Amino acid sequence: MSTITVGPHGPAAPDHPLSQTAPHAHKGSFLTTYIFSRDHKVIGIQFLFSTLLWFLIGGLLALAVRWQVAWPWTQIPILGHLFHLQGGQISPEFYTMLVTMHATVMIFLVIIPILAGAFGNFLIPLMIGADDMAFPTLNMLSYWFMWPAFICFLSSFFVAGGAAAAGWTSYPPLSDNPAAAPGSGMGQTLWLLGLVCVGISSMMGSINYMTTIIQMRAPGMTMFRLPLTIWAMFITAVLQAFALPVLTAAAFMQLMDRLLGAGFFMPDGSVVNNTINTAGGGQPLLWQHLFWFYSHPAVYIMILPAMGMVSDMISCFARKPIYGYKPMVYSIAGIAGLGFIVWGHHMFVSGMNPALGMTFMVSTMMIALPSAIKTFNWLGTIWGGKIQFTTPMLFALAFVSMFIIGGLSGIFMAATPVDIFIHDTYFIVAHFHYVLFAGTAMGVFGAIYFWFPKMFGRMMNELWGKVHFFFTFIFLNGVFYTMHILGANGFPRRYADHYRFATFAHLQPLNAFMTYCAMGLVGVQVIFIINFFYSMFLGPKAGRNPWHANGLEWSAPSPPGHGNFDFQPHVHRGPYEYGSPESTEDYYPQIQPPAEGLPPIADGHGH
Ligand code: HEM
Ligand SMILES: [Cu+2]
Repeated sequence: MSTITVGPHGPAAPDHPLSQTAPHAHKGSFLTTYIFSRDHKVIGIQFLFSTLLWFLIGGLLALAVRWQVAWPWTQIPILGHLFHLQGGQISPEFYTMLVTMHATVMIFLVIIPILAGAFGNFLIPLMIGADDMAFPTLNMLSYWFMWPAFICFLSSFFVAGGAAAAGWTSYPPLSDNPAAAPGSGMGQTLWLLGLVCVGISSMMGSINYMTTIIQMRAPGMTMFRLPLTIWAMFITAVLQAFALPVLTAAAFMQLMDRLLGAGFFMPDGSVVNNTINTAGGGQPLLWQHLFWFYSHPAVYIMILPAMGMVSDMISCFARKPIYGYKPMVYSIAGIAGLGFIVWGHHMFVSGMNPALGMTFMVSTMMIALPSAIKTFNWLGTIWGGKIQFTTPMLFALAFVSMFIIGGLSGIFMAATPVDIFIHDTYFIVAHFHYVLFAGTAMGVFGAIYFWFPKMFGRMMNELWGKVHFFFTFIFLNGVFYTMHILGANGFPRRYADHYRFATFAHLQPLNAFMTYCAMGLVGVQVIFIINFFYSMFLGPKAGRNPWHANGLEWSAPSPPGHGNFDFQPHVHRGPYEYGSPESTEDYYPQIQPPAEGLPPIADGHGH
C-alpha cells in the first residue's frame, strides 16, 4: 500500500487488487438491501431517520407541556381535538402523561439511539478501517428491536387510562400499583415493555461495538491512533454493558410487581387510591437505587459520544491537533468510572444517612475534574487555530459553551445543602436541558452537517445551516436559561398548574416568553428538515474528503459502497495531524504514508 497518493479529495482511485474484490460484493433484493439490511451504514441511516422522526414527536410533546405551563386551563390548539380532551383543555392527568412521554421519547428513542445507533453504527467501521461490524446480524436485530419499543410507547397513548404518567423515572408506588392513577394502568405496563425492548436493543449494539473496536481495526490502527469519537463510542458501549442489565432487571421486577403481585417495590400496608395492596414488604427506595445505578451512567451514555464527535470536528476546523489527546482519552474513562459511584446525588432528599449523602456529594464533585480537562483541552485546541466557522464547527462550539453552563449548574446541585432547596424545581430541568439539548443535541446537529457528505455523497447548504444554527442557539437559550430563574424561585417541576399558588403567579409572563421561544425552537427546525432532504437529492456532490480531514472515513468513497473501502487501508499516524511540518498540505490523512526520506513510523498491531 505504498503507492497511494492523496490529493485534496482523498486518495486517487487506487489500482490495488483489493479494490477489485470488495469483500461483500453480492447483490441483494430491495428488502435485504434497504429494509432488513445487515450493512452498518444502512442500519446507521435507518436509526438516523427513525430517531429524527421521534425527535419531532418528542418536540411536539414538549410544546404541549410548555403550553400548559404557560397557560393552564386554556384551549390547546390541535391536541385538544386529537385526544378529545375535556373542553379542549389539558387535564392534570394528561399533563403528567405528556411530561412522562416527552422525557421517555427524548431519552430512550432519540438521544441514546441517535448517538450509538445512528452515529456509532455509521462511523465505527469507517473510522477504524473495517468493512463492517463484527456481528452484522446482531446489528440488524438491534435496530429492529427498537420497533416493538416504538409501538409500545406510541400505542400507550391510546389504551384505556392513557400513557404512563409516573415520570421517566417511574418511581413506585405510583408506577407499581396498577390502580394508583389512570396512567398507572395499561400505559405503565406498555412503558415497561418498551423499556425492556430498548434495553435489549442497546445491549446488542454495545456488544457489537466493543467487539468491533477491539477486533477489527485496520493494520496500523493502534488504540492510541483511534479518533476520540471511537474512544467515546467504545467507553459508552462498556458503560451500557455494565449498567443496562441493572435497569432491564429492575424493569422486569416492576413488571412482576404489577402483573404477579411480587411486591419488590411495594411497602407493607400501602393504600393507594383507596386500594390496599395485598403484596407488601418491598422497598420503593430499592427502585430508586436500581434506576439511578443505571440512569446516572446513562447520562454519560447520552453525552460521551457527542463529546467524541465534537472533538473531531473542533480539531478539523481549528486545523490543529487536538490538545492533549491522551488526557482526553483518560478523562472519558475517568468520567465513565466515576459515573458508577455517584448515583445517590439523585436521592439526596430520599432520607438517606447524611454520611452517605456526603460520599455521593464528594464523588459527584470529582466528576468536574475530568469534565474540566475536556473543556480546557477543547479550548486549547481552538487557541491559536485557523478557525473555519463552518456549520458543524458552530454547532461544536455551541456544544462546548453550553456544556460549561450545564456542568456548572451540576456542581451546584451536587452540594447536598443546595440540592435540598432546588431538588425537583426547574433548576434541575435547566441543568439537564443544557447538557442534553444545548449540549448533546447541538453536537448531534454538528455531526449531521459534518458526516452528511459521507452518508449521502452530497453537501448540505452552508448558508441555511448557519441560519438554522443561529435561531436554534438563540431560542434554546431563551427557553432553557430562564429555567434557572424559575428554579431559583422554587418553581416546581411536574406540576400541572403552578398558578394555584400565589407565590408563583408573577412567573407566568416569564413562562409565556419561554413558550414562545419553544415554539420558535421547534419552528426553525423546518429549515433543517428542508435543507436535509433537499441536499440529499440536490446538494452539490461532495467528493471523498470535502473538509480536508484526516480520519479514515474520508478516504472511502462518498457514500461508501458495500464493504466500505475500495482499497485496504493502512494507518500511519493518529487522526489529528493538522498543520504537520511533515506534510505539504495543512492536513495529513491517516492513510498517507510518510514522505520519502522520513523514517517509517512503526506500525502498531491492527487485527
Ligand atoms: C459536571 C457534571 C455533572 C454534575 C456534577 C451533575 C450533577 C447532577 C445532580 C446532582 C443531579 C440531581 C439533582 C436533583 O435531582 O436534585 C443531576 C440531575 C440530572 N443530570 Fe446531571 N450532572 C452533571 C452532568 C450531567 C450530564 C453530562 C448529563 C447528561 C448528558 C446530566 C443529566 C442529568 C439529568 C437528566 C438529571 C435529572 C434526572 C431527573 O431527575 O429527571 N448531568 N445532575
Ligand atoms: Cu446523575
